[in-house]
Amino acid sequence: MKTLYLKNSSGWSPLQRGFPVVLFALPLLLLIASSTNGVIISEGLLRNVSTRLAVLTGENVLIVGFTVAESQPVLVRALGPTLTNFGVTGALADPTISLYNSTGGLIATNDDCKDTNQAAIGGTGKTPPNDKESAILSSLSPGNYTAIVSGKNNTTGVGLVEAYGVEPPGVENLISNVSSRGFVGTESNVMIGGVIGDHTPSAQIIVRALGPTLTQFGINNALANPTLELHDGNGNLLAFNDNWQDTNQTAIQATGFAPPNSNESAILAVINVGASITAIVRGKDNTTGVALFDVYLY
Ligand SMILES: [Ca+2]
Ligand SMILES: [Ca+2]
Repeated sequence: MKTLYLKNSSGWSPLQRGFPVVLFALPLLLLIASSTNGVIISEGLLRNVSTRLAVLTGENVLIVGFTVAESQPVLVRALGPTLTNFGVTGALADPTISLYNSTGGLIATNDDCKDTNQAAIGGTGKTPPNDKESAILSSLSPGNYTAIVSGKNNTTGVGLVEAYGVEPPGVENLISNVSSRGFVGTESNVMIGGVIGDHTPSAQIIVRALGPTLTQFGINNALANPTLELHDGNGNLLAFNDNWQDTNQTAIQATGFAPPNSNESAILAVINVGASITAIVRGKDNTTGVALFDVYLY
């Protein structure tokens, strides 16, 4: 059994069984294989992060975690109907979003983006295109945060969750790692994550897809055997990985972020400023289940 460490405002601490926010905090865990390499990500990396996948109910809701490196406003939003414009069938008709801090405290919740703070959200230029979509603008101090996207009244469908740093002039960026957990289905319901580099001149990242490890945290229908693809901004395939030991095993271990289970996936990549990388998590042979997608600087 791996020891899991949670990075919070007081530094790294081993996750205790029964930790009250384990479900919410799960995506924020840096799943490191040993206690010797508690890599603390001190510099920002990602200008924004996004994840799209089917939003179901119960343990299958879409959860995204991210770390804020510097105090600044952050916009998180959940899109559903807009995805229809991009050929997604079965989009979530009416998303809701809730934002939590690292101790599981609710910071804010939003159903429809024009319910609250409409002018300030508009000022970011990121108001969701559809009024049923959700947005929270909040000034966040350094730490770990979790956003949970659900369908209103337990409805389901494909949703997209995004987190943006709203950068005051002269301030470098904010989000230094991201992870997303949700149900991985097939076809348009595979998990899709996006990252945009904001690091000079480029950053080395490790992108992972975890499945079996989640069973240790009470997830019953974890994805047994994930695969991971990375695509560039033009949709070209950059890399594919089924099981992380297939390729670059030594280098992956050296990052301290080797997936705990041999069926899980990891890819090392370099992301340049302004470049985008899209990650697609699938179940091998079209299997389905709950997976965790995450990205770390190393
Ligand atoms: Ca809504
Ligand atoms: Ca695999």
